[in-house]
Amino acid sequence: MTTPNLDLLDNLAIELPSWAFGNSGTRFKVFGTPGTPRTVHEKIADAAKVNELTGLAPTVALHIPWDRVDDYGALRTYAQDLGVRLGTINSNTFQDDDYKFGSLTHTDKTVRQKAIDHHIECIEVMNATGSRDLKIWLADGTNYPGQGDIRGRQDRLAESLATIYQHIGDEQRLVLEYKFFEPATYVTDVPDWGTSYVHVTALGERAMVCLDTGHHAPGTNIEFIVAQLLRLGRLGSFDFNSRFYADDDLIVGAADPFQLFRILFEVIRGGGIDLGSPVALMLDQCHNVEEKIPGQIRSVLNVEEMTARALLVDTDSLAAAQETGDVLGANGILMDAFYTDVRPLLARRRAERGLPTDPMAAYAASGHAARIAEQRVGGTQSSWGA
Ligand code: PSV
Ligand code: MN
Ligand code: MN
Repeated sequence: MTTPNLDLLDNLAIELPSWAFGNSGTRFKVFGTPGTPRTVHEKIADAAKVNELTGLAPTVALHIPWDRVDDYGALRTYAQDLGVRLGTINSNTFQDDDYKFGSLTHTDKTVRQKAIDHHIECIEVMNATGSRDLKIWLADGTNYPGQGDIRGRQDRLAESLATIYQHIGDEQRLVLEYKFFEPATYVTDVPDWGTSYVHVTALGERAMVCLDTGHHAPGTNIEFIVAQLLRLGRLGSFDFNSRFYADDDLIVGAADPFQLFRILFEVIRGGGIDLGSPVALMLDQCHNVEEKIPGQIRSVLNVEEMTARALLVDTDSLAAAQETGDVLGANGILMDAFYTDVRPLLARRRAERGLPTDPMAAYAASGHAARIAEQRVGGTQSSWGA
């Protein structure tokens, strides 16, 4: 049996989305939580708290315009002082009346230019924050057959992306996220990994695909997509979350830990957590009814736990079983790793690194939630969308 190399866990870095700390909900109700951040500074402070307790979340992603400030250099320093860095900059072309019929795909050149300019603004933000990745998720699409010219929309999208890409710096990347439906219900202009792949390869080396685990039809084999994109060298980032039905944005690993294990097994297989890997692991979640800071702590721990289990797979024995056609043997090797309880081992690792052995319990005992609830009165609590 090969000795599992759990040292790779040292490379694990999970980016937190600023919007996970804001209030969010369904179209029925957004429930407020005491202590919810009122500013981007408070969102970053919450992300830093998650990192302090887990040692797993050194960067925080921002969303423009939700996290717009006057001085991004100062925000960068603020984050650094709290022990975290500013990460991916997410653009937003889905909350403006002008984009009712599309943004980068719109038939009207002035609307397309407005959307392009927004992305150029995001790149300027990246220059100031030191961020590497511009993440583009488009809500563009149509609801009815005939509403738009499918081919023409693709052509305009390609042209708009090419214009944006010209502004991407040598050390920066454009990451294109796909989603099979919602808000559009008939055609989504970047519905699947193939479409994203087609566009990013046309752009150049520094354009990659973002895989959001909640953006596929039920039953899709996501680990296959992971393996393929890694094989092609175009898996730029993950947006991790879990789902029961649609794009539920639930805590990663909550709905289906076995799927997360299978995904992470392919990530490891493809070198995705090797030092210098191009794969950024990010969360894209909302905490509608649960507390947000512990929700994020639980999320990063779930990713760590399933990564550890995936690292336990005896890959030599697995390869041997695969080559000899030992179907049940091969399956058993994978399942043995999946069923291994790595929690005591991870608790020991944390203790060795001066971290709380149980970050969830440490947060609960710290009184931090009550403190921020008391401090953060007045102002407007932030939410997904503001
Ligand atoms: C909408 O589905 C979405 O969740 C996308 O996944 C983006 O990554 C995120 O919002 C923020 O723009
Ligand atoms: Mn996403
Ligand atoms: Mn989503």
